[in-house]
Amino acid sequence: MRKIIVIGAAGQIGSELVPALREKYGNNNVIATGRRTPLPKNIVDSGPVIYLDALNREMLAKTFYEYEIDTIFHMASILSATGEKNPQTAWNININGLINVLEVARSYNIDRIIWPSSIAAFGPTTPRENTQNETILQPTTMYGITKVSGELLIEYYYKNYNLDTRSMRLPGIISSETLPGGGTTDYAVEIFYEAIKNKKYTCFLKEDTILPMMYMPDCIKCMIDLLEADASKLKRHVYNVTGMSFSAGELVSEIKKHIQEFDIKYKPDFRQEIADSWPKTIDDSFAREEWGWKPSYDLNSMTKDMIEKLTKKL
Ligand code: AKB
Repeated sequence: MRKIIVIGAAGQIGSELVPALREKYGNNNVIATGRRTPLPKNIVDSGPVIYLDALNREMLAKTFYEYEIDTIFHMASILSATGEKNPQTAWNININGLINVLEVARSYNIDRIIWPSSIAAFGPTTPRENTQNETILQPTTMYGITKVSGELLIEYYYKNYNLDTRSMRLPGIISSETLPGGGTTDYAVEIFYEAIKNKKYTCFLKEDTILPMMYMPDCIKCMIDLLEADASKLKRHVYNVTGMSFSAGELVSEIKKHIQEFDIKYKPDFRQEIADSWPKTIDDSFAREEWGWKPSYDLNSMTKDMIEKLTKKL
C-alpha cells in the first residue's frame, strides 16, 4: 500500500484528489497538507492533516521521514493570472517549492512523484491547433516559465537521481467543489456559479476564445492513472492531456440549454492576452497510447453535471 502525501490539498484539484486517494489507498495512507487556506472539513475529518510549507526543506524532510512517505503529489502552485501580478512569488512557490520537494525526495525512499504541468508551458510561438506533445515551449507568462522549468527539472531528477517523476500538462479544470483561484481558465467555473445564482455573468475573455478544458472527475482519474501506469510503458515524463475544447460562446450556448434567461456580457481584461498565447486544441495521443488516458466528459455532459451539482449545492 502506498503512503501518499498531497502537498497543496486545499486547492481546486487537491481538495478532490485527497478524498479520491483516501478511498482507493485508505484514509490513513493519504496525508493532506496545507499552508494558508483551511482544508475542507471532509478532509480534516477523514484522515491525517498537517501544516507544511514546501519552501521549508527541513519541514519537508521531517514529514517524509515521520510519515514514511513513498508517493508525492506536489500540487501547490500559483496560477497564471496571479503569477502575472506577482511574478517573483510565482517563481518562488512554483520552482523553489518544486526543487525542495525533489531534493528532499532523493534523500528518502520516494517511489514516485506526480507534479502537474499545464498548457501554460506553451506560448505564442507554439502551433495552436492540435498542439503536439513535443513542440515549441516558449511561454510568455511567469507561470508558463515555471512550468517549462519544472518539466526540465523533473526530467533532470529522473536522469541523474533515478527519481520516478511524472507529469501531465493540465488544461483548464472545471469543478463544482472548490473554486479555482488566479487562473485564466477560471471563467469556465465562475460562469456556472453566476448563471445559477444571478442568471448573468461578465466574462473576462472574448466570446470566440477557445481553450482546452477538462472536467474534474476526468482530472482525478488522469492523476491516479498516471501514478499507477506501468513504468516500462512510459516513454517520457511529461504528457499532453485534454478533455474537450470550447469557446466561451459555446459554453454560454450550452448553459442556456438549461438556464434560458442567462445573460452574458464580454469584457476582456489582461487575461485575454494569456489565453491568446495558449493552444486551442491539444493532441494527447501519447497519453492515450502509453497509459490508456481517455476522458469521459464532453462539453454537453460536463455542463449537465455541473448544473445539477451546483444547483443542489447553491
Ligand atoms: C490557469 O488558468 O492558470 C490554469 C492552467 C491552465 O494551468 N488553470
